[in-house]
Amino acid sequence: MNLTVQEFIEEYKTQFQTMFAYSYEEGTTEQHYTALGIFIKNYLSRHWKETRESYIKEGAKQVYYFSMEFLPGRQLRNNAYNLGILDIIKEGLTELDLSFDSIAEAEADPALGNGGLGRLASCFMDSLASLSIPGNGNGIRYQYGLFRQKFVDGYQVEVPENWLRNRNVWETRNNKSTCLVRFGGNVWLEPNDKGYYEAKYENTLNVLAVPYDTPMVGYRNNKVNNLRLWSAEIPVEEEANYHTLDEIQPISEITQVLYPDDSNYEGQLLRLKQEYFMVSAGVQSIIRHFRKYNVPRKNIPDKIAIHINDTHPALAIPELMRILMDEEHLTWDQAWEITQKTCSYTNHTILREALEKWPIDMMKELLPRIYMIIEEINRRFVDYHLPLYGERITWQTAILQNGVVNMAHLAVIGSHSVNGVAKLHTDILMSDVLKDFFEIYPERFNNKTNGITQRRWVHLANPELTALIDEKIGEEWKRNPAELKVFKGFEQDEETLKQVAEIKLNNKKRLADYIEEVKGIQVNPRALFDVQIKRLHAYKRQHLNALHILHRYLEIKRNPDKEVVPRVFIFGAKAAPSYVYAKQIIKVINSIADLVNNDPDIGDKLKVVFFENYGVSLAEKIIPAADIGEQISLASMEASGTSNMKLMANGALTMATLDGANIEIKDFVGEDNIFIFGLTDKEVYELKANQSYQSKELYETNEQLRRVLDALKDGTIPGLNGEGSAIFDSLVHYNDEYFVLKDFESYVDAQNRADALYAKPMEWTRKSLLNIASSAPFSADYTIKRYADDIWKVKQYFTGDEG
Ligand code: 26V
Repeated sequence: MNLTVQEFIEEYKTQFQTMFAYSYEEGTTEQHYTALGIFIKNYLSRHWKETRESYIKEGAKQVYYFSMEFLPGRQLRNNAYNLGILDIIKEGLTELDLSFDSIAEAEADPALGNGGLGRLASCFMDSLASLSIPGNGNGIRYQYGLFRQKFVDGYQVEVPENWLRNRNVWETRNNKSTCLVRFGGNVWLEPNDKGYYEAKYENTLNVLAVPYDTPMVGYRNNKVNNLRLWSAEIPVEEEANYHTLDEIQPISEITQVLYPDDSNYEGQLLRLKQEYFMVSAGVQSIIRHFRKYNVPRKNIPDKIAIHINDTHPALAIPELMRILMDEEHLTWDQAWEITQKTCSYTNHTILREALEKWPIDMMKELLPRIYMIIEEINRRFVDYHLPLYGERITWQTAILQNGVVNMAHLAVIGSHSVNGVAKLHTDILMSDVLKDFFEIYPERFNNKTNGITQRRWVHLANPELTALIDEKIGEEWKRNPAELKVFKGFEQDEETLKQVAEIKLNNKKRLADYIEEVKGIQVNPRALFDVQIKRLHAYKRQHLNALHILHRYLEIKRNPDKEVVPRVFIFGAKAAPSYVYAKQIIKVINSIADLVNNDPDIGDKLKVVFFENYGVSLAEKIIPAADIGEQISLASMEASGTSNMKLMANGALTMATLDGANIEIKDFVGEDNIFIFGLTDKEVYELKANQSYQSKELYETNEQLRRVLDALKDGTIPGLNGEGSAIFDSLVHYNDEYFVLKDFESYVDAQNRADALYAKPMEWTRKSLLNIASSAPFSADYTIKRYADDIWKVKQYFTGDEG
């Protein structure tokens, strides 16, 4: 199917007219977006169908990635690019006097996730399709995504994200594949005359799960996988029982809104409903689909892999058990063997307060049959392990503990594989968080360092850099990222360095224009652009960044004539609506921005920009323009990080603690090409263990630090209402849980080293080039290959039709 520009123009005009009964010249940008989206969806539908059919025909094993969150980003450009028709479309639209860029911006960015975990799921979907691996996503079609963030007087305000307001062109409602999900009621087992027990239900709340399928387009390989998102509705047969909005509410609320707190598990009943709803619908539809393979049920693990993205979908384990026993009539032992072989689990956080533990009473009432099964899994686990491992280990690893269901324990016990998302993180799981399990099941544990898709984050976000790399080393790196290392050969080539620098400057100019447009702040594109973009959390230490900015400000005020390397500090971060401390940090940074940006003594030397509503689309604008990527979490706390990988791949130098994947980044790029500072994970553990840290002493003895901290509460920063003092108190009087003060000096040191380097543009750009050229190992394609080979045992599936 080779589309020509003329064909596109003709087909597009017809498409537009068919949809809107107007000629294209009269269309709004939004209408053009819709028409173009539908055009592309029609174009790919044949591959979508053929991909699905070929997997069945070949009896290919398929992986199902279960995740409560996906953050796909806008899909128009990405789909056109992966289909290989982006340039044709752009040319055609230009001939029609339409702007592709504005049309693409009209798409809503589906914010169906909180942060790293959801974006990783979407990078993985892109890689699965691009590697021709039969891989499906399974999640929730939230009616409202993660809240839209606004700043009012520097405070975060949350506004509903109604991303479905306009038509979602990518999804297909699939009425043929609905499932029924049951909640509550009474359940009992009854022997029947066929020789097995039957599960009987009464008084259940029945919810219809309706799948909406979205194409996941592979990169120029004619493969289109499926992302299935479920929506909750009233079962058609029961419609007559529902009369008022109040009666409908318990059903419609299930898929209404994404939980916006990714750091604090709260035990909300509705969240548990969401989890079971998604899992039950997903597992039912998999088992239904499996029948098409016509192989015995014991072969399920040869045809299906279910991946559990963090513990949120861990009920897939008892749900699969339920279906295999109650509906397929297998014995417990048969069902358990299949379940364990089918399921695998990734842990994404060691934050204790984020680990899910559901009250037993809640689970029992909402999911009586599932709870019975969990109880039995737990009973068998304890019975088997008590004599082998003794009381301590057995009770510490049990699923049921102190009135709660420990979901991580359920996930580990019911899976054949448990992985962390960076080397250090996996080591911490094995030596600390899950160490008793590591003793019982050492063979289950493995590391899979995260990755990102270069297609979205480099090829599309940074087209100039991509063209330069193509020109220097050819296009092979796009299919085979390892080739990128060839670019290292240009580190001494002055012309290439100049080109790399110029591209960065162009990207910075574009971002500067955008900053002026949306924030009304003028920044100098030649200043060093220093970027921290991620969820706001104390452990990620945006406040350490803020203290450094304050420090710079005070230094400039003290020595107005001293030459400094001008910097623009750029932030993007949402705080969980109930996370008071995180919101205080936002307010403080916004107030520092007001102070700094409006001080005539400061001028271009220092600017602070805090973007509203950080998300995938904003990231695509910021990342190509970054000189420094801030990765300054307290060592041991950040499981991996993925913005570190995106920023590096776009030539930012990393300012980092030895945490998460930063360590691997340092190993690949070399320690001369990264700024490392701060405590190591071991030092953090020691300080915690011997309780010797006294942050107040640092405040009292370090004059430089004291000056900065005092500025938080002495009126230096305008517009604060106690937020500065709150942060001051946490750092000085409540002993600084995340060792911000302890790392301050070494952070400032590292920042000074960055200044010195930036003053030598060629040296800086050489290191920037080395970062770009060393970023290949963080391609999600490699990560996914390792999941496919080591965990899922699924094959790349070539049909000779790869295009
Ligand atoms: C946690 C919770 C906890 C309770 C209720 C709702 C909820 C929703 C989301 C989460 C996710 C927290 C885990 C997470 O996002 N971890 C991040 O995963 C990234 C991908 O592996 C990784 O790069 C980040 O370091 C890690 O913080």
